[in-house]
Amino acid sequence: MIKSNSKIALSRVSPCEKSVNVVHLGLGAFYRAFACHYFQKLNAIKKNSVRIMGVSLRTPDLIRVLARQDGLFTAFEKGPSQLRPQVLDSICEAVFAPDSPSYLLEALASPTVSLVTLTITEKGYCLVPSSGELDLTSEDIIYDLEHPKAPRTAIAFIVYSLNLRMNRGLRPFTCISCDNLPSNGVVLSNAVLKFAKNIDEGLCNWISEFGIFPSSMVDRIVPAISHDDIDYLSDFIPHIDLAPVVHEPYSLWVIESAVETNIEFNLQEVGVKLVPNVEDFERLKLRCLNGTHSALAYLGYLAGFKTIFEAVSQPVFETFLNKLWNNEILPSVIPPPDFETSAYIEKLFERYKNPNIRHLTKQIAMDGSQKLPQRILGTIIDNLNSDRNIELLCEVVAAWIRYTSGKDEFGNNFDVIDPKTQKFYELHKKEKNATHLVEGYLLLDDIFPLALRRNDIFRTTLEEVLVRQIHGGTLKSLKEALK
Ligand code: CS2
Repeated sequence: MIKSNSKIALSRVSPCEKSVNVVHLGLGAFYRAFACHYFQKLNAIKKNSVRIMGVSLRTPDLIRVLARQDGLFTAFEKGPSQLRPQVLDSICEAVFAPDSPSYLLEALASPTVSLVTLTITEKGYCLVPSSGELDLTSEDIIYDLEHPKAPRTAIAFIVYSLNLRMNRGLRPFTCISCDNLPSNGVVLSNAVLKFAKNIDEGLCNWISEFGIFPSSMVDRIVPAISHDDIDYLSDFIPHIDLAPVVHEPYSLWVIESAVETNIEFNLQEVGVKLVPNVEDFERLKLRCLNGTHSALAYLGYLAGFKTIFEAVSQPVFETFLNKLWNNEILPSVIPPPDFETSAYIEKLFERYKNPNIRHLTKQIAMDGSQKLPQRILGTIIDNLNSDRNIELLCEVVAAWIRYTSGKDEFGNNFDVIDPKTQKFYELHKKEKNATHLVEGYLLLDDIFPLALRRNDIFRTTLEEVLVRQIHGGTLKSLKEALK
């Protein structure tokens, strides 16, 4: 163990010499624990080849800390039996956008910037979740259309800076979404084009002709870190770091090969997989991993399990997961060529069982209205179309409905973090029985696509499962479903 009295704060030995060439929008733990590792490796091959400006659009705290640490932070790899700290230094500058939006717009318009990456979470794209289209009625989008010099959203920063680039005769930067959305490149480019069209048709045409928005699939489990974790981890490093991250050993980044055009570094050299089409990877990962994550989050939380590890340590959840994967999820996905799905599922379970990753069910449960369509509802639609079972998937939807009441099954209240929280509370206040609750929720057309709202099998299965959960509790309902 390292004695704390001799410690100094993390700082750079030599400053970042050249100006930044990557701007990352939505800096948080995930990007630092994931993408920064790949960039670290690129810099180990060729010094200073990636120089990132990390931007937070909403909260200043991390940015302030990182600025004091010259962009440096420690990434702790937590395996089932080992802890490996590594200081990462590819972030050269940390910026809080509201401090100086014009500075950020200029940075994005700079000729040295060739790549913009995003982890802004599902809701950061301001989409209608059921259709994946930019929501022109969103408050932030309305605000941003009126404030070209000081916007709030990532979409607007991208569009206004591309406008500057077009007017200056520069090429657009390549833009990679690293969020868990299907066809995230297409979703991002559609949102950007729709916003641009509302500003200037010529700009929209220019982006559509020259813009590059490769889709990508990102995979690494990165739990949020608490102050207690920071204290605990500080014993394992020789410096003071107030912005460490923790992550599992596993990591996979698959990007559409179009990414190669325009950027000056070779991502394949450091283990990024470049493929002509990412969709199969995305769908597999979103449904198998994120889908079961959300399942464990709602069902697990309601049944009193605080972490994914705690939940999967219960035999009933282990059986539930295996059946959910094999009977209701895997038949709905086409694996990428040469991909072993059974090994993938086995590995996934092993990752969930890592006792050193304290991944809170409450963290994953956040923003369900934005996550459910691509994680669970799309699978239900496919299963209904092919006459497959949907009962276990309905267990997840029913648990989500109960979760959004803000009360667990022991009567404890908790905050529901979701853009639609108020709506959910109203529905629960008004509708007390399962039939009315299901009716009320199915009217939410921004979450439930028409194909589900009108489907009797879905409605009745969901209702039956919800009744079972309300009367017998989560575990009893699962056991019933698994008989
Ligand atoms: C999780 C993801 O918080 C969540 O919603 O499902 O962050 C998940 O851990 C990552 O996508 C794993 O790659």
